[in-house]
Amino acid sequence: MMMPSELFFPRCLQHLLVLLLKLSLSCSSPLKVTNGTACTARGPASYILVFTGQWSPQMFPKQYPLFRPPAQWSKLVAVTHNERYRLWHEGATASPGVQSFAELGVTVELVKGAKEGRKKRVVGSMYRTAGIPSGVGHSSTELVLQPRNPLLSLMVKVIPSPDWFVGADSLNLCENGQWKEEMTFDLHPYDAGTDSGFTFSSPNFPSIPPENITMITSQKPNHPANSFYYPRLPELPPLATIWLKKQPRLPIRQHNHRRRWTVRSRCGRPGGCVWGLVPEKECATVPATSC
Ligand SMILES: [Ca+2]
Repeated sequence: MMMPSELFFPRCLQHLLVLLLKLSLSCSSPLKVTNGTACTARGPASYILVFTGQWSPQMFPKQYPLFRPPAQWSKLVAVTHNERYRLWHEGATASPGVQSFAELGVTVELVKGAKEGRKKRVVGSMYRTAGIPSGVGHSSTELVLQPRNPLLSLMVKVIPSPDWFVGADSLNLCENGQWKEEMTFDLHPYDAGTDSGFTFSSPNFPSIPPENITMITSQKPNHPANSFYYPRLPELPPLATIWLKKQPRLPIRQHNHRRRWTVRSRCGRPGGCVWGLVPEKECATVPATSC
């Protein structure tokens, strides 16, 4: 038979264990949220995103597509999300959505994937812009980012090409609890790994099995037939850039707000033109000079 004092300690220990367990459970929830990409900003942020194609025959003379079709850009697809979603990732195989977009410029599967991500609360929103009918030009859209989805990924297909695109993977627009004010990001070509064509106008040539998504450089693929093979260049110049600028206020109604802005060139500087966002009411007075 156990003495009362012997019974007392085990019970105490039991209470202590229960208490420790409760404490660890109550602490575990906030820890799950506070990971590497959690954003502690107090509210959402609105950004203007401007995509600028810099695919010119002067910068990329080799096999520059002039006809059927001439060099151009597909619509831009952008997704806001958290760290549990990836639109695309270098070194991984392409999802069906990335494959159909990189090969054909079709967004159906990408939209489906983003909708599924939204149901799982890993995607915030998806945005699209119109395509650009030339290698040099602009497209723009407005984005709203929520603290729970502070990452931005995007893709634009290089047209014509077998399965090439430019894009950004998981850009974090929130740092130290603050939304970034402005960001410029150079875009380089990537190969989706699903079509083995070497040149802009290669016929359909499926990669079986599919390869991983890789960056195309001036040296890789290491073959003279490749359209971006410039062995004398240490690296390719940027094929495009994106510029993100935080807006002072959130749009009251996004549809109306989008109409208020247009991308135009502001000229008159000694160094040349500066592209920027011009309120529509000023457009009548700003010359639409091409840079
Ligand atoms: Ca390929």
